[in-house]
Amino acid sequence: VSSRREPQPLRVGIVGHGFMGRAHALGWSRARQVANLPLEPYVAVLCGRDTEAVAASAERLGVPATCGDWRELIQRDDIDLIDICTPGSTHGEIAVAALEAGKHTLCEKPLANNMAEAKAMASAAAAAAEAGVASMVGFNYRLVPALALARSLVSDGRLGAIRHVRASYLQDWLVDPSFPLTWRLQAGEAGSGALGDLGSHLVDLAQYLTGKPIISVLGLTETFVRERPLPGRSVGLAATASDGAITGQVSVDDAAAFVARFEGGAIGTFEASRMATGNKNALHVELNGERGSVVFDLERLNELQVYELDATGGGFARVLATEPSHPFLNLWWPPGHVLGWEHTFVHEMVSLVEAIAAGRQPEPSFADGLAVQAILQAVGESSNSGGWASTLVGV
Ligand code: SOE
Repeated sequence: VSSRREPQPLRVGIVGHGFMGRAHALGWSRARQVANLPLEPYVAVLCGRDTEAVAASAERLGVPATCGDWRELIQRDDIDLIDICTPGSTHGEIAVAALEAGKHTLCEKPLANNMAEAKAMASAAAAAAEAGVASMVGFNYRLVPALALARSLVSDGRLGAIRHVRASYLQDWLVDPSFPLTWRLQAGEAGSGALGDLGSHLVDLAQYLTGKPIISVLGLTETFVRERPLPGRSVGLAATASDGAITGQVSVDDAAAFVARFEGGAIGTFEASRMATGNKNALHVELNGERGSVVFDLERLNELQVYELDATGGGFARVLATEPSHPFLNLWWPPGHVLGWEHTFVHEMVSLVEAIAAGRQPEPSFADGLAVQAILQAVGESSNSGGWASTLVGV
């Protein structure tokens, strides 16, 4: 007979079972397996509109039950946490309803598709926090050990005041003009394109790493391929179809670029693209401070290049962020046994569960998500007007 007290369960319902639903389901099960958590999370229900597809996903992921309607999921009293992995257009409605029903809520990034939704979500989160209900937005790159290490080098003052932020997130999956018009290319569902999907990560990371908000931006966005085949049809086949349109208009950006001013004087350059031929998922962040610099490259996720004027003299040193003392490495393997992209979701779930158990609000918060949204909006405004836009407008 063991005298150890069993942790209470934390029953999770995931809404959405595409790419992110899978990543989160794996994150939840690994979190329970690797961390000695004060609450024991498990995914109890997977929710999606396509009953057959959601059942198949649930079986593969080992989730015991499914549900076809998120509203029902939120009403269930055997669910403690709602994990939102759907397109951006549904985030606001689901998150506000979940928080009002007293469910802890994790929401994929970007928080919302527009400022009105993001504001409603941030105020629902603030009200729910009063009642001890947690909310978190899934900017998973904060949970990369090397980037969390970069954050602590900045906050410990090792790099001095930051002067430059240089950040890019480059993919190339839209280079082929026959790639179909999926939801990610439609403003009604996705809000924006590369700007919201990839630029949101850059903006959140820049503000997290420097600890300073972006106060104004000058940006531009571009859509290089404006018309694409509707999903499920090749142009050749669809040309013979009898039911009308075979292509549709792309209503989001393929690429965005902007420069930014930070509070405290730093300047930043940002680029997000789905048209950067040859780049698959290339996230690059560099900070230059008065006493040192850090460089991170997602394709070398375990490494942080560090330059400290006093310590490294003539060049950058490669730090392998796999020591037990490095962020999140207490969960994993001996030094040098490297981690990958999916570990960011495990760390996200571990941080969230620990915050809930301790009665703290986790980070990144919905307020952080709203701050990112304000900057995305300002980049859009700047691209339309051709002038600088303040990120504080409308917050
Ligand atoms: C697709 O562009 C995508 O999966 C993003 O939605 C993720 O946030 C990013 O991490 C990788 O690319």
